[in-house]
Amino acid sequence: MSNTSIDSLQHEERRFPPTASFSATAVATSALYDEAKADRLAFWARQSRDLLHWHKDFTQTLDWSNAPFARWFADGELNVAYNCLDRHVLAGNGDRIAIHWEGEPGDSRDISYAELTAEVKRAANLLTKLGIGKGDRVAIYLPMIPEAVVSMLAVARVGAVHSVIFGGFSAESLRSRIDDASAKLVITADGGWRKGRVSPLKPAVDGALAKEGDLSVEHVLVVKRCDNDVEWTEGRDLWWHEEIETVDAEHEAEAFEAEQPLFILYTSGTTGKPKGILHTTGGYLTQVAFTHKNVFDLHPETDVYWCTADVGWITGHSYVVYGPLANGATQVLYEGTPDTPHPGRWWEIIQKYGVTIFYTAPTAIRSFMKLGREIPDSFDLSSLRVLGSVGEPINPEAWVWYREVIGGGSTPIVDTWWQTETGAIMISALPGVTITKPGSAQVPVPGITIEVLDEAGTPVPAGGGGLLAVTEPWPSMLRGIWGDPERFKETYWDKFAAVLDKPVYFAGDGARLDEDGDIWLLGRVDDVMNVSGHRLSTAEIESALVSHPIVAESAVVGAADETTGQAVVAFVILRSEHVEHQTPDEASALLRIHVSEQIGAIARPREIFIVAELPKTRSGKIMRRLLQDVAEGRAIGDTTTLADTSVMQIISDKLSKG
Ligand code: 6R9
Repeated sequence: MSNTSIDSLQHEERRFPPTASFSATAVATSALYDEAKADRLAFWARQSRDLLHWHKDFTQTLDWSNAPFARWFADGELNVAYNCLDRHVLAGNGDRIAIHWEGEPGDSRDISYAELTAEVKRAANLLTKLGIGKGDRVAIYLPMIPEAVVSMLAVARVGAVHSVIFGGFSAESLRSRIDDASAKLVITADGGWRKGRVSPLKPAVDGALAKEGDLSVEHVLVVKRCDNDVEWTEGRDLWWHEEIETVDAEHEAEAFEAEQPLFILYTSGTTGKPKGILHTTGGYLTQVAFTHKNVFDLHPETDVYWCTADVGWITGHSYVVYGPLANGATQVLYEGTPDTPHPGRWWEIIQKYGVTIFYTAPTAIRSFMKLGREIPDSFDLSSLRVLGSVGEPINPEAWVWYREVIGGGSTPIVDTWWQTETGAIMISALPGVTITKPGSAQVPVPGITIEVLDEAGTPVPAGGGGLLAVTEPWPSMLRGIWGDPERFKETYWDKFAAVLDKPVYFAGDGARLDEDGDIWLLGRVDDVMNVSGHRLSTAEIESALVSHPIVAESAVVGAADETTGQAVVAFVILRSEHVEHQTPDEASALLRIHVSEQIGAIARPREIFIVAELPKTRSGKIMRRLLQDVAEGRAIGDTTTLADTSVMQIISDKLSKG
């Protein structure tokens, strides 16, 4: 076994071919792969012209002469908001619902394309009045309310650049992001509803702007959502509802160059300061529209689409705001948490709106598995016809549960691999086309070239494991890290620069190819463990654990070990119905044997800790780095990006008590 490849342990025999009736009306066909293969650039040029309205057509598809800085459709001109709004109204679809908005306390609003367009026009005029124009940065710190979507589109409409920050990030995180981008305006709310309570937002903005030396922010625009008390800085702070009344209702969308920046989105990564990932307009909108339509089999006249992601995550940018609206889709937007006021809230929303396409994260699926199928079974989910997954590898057992319990045993599942940096989906099955396999993201979408390489840049053979790489530029690729071109090159392009003679993008994920050439994601390369010289991925051992009927969720880390270099240490959440019946010692003994049987003795955990929660980011990713701190008995590192910062304390208290 070579020392740089990742050993592959998982086997999966189940296959789910598309039904003839699904394929008969499917948006995607296998011809897309052929077309893209014949001429990749011509394929993207056609998609772009078919899917978008260009105020001025482009003459060159890709300029890669200054690689790795790409320019797509560079001499074309378009307006992103016009593409997401006005053109649908002009085409006669103004009455179509754009957003079924559902507030956590149960208030709701149906917003048509005509209404959304009207709101964005006013908001654009307000931005202009506040001195925001082309290229200016606007920080958006809002809950999941319609104004979040309106703000993003209004910023895009005037050619400015948004930086959306997760509602609930601390004043400190907010400040560093506002500072890094020198934002002129912050759009926030008094608060938002979370878990049945008002969660204030304005104090964090006040805190972020309180320190000396911040001159970039001129105004704070505040949406009144919860009516909670807020502090007010006269001259700086303005109420959204008052200001919006003072501006004109008409606004004509001006066309901007295709490489005009659209947004900066900060990703934390494991070390160092957050990276401001920069995306531009023409290429980004092309690929999000293409993937949203084909990966989700969107029929905009009849489908009701719901992506549960927060707009503070890239998934919210690409598959709540830009993809669905560019395609004229009808979608659900929900403010709150899945379990408020009861654990069936999501299923109730699907039933209420007749949701047909549902896109969520493995972490949510596993938390529903933990609670048992009785809850979803008590709602009518029969409207669902496509299910999607994003954010982490989805364990085969969770995949099958999702299809059986939520999808009624018949819906295609698309496991979509991509990143903040890639901007849009890169690897996924296409419903109606692909024979799906539980646990594998499977194949690059048409027009995308991906390979699994070893450290020398050589493609691994079928069955092998290595590093996931994108070998040709793609339309929605990041254009850089805000203010730091060197870091951009270093992080993503230096890895293969020494061994390959063309620029190849290093994604930071481990992957393996199975005998059919399908791609399996193995987790971040930084999390790979080395046990007695065997390189083991977190994803496969976690999937083996989750395949045991008592386990709902697990996280695996490598902890220093005197004999084996590193040893596997697992943290496991049991399914609710088993918590009472199993002592932690029994469960852990049982699961150690189970892992040996499933994937081999080399992967058997040295220790298994039964816990009630795992540390997760706001987008639901497990923060293994913190668990490794616990497993190695170190002080716990930076927890500021956790969704719930108390979780680590609870875990380490529990372990120290034995
Ligand atoms: C969209 C998004 C990116 C990282 C990525 C990978 C993991 C995302 C995945 C997946 C396996 C999938 N990831 N989707 N791993 N299967 N379907 O999540 O963006 O928040 O930037 O995270 O998430 O490790 O590198 P982002």
